[in-house]
Amino acid sequence: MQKQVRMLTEMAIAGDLPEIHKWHQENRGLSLSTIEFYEKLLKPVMESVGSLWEKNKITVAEEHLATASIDYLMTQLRYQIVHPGQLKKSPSILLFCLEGEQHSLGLKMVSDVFRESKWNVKFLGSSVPTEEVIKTIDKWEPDAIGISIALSPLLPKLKDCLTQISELGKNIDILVGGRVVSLYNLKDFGISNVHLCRDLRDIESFALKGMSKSQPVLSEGDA
Ligand code: B12
Repeated sequence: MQKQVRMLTEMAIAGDLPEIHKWHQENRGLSLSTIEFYEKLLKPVMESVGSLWEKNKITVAEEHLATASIDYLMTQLRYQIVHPGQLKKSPSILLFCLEGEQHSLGLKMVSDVFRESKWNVKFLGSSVPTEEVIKTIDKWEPDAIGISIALSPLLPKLKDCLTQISELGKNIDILVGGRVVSLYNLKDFGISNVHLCRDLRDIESFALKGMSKSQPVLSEGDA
């Protein structure tokens, strides 16, 4: 798998979409589930991009190119994940990054895991103001909410957002994930009554609760 991570990292930094497409076609035989594909391949690719960026071995532009390339690959995969006949009765989840938070790739992975498990998903993406979140919860009444936070200076904003959500008095499951969850004890910041998730494996059983089993995205013979 390390070799695959290295190859994909190089192609992503070069922004070589035709090669990435070819690599993807050739590696369908890996038969990884969506969660494995993201955790074992795409996340390590982004981490090595981050470490090259930190050591000044790649430029900011190359880092942006790598992010866009991985985003492109995920969008391609999504067509194998989305279920056209989504049930209206399926549970629903609202996903967003806190205002000021641009790191959205991880949350996009979360959205795919829930979509694959046939949830109705609204993915609001990066930097969503809390008042917009509150309006959307009121309008859409989701069963669950997923918040992503990578930057520690945003922890007070997370606390404020959670307070505003709880003041709505609705019975909603709240999942919080992102880099800070692995790095800090969020209870020290007064953040409790939420499900803290370090990675996609932490949401697998929650997403599958009452849903059909997730299918591999890279199985042999897939169209
Ligand atoms: C790509 C990237 C960017 C991109 C993001 C693009 C995008 N659309 O996501 C851009 C260029 C915008 C960016 C900007 C910045 N970045 Co940046 N970035 C990264 C990088 C290289 C990769 C992040 C990533 O995609 N990781 C892969 C994903 C899959 O991992 P993940 O987000 O953790 O998600 C996983 C879990 O956390 C979980 N998860 C995440 N969210 C959720 C939510 C729920 C509900 C659940 C259940 C689970 C879950 O699931 C995922 C799968 O396991 C990291 C390096 C690194 N080591 O992470 C730096 C990094 C995070 N960035 C960093 C910094 C400093 C910045 C900037 C401040 C740089 C600057 N000076 O402008 C800005 C801040 C922008 C902002 N306001 O947010 C630092 C943060 C350091 C810190 N102290 O916190 C890092 C660590 C780099 C470094 N070593 O310095 N960045």
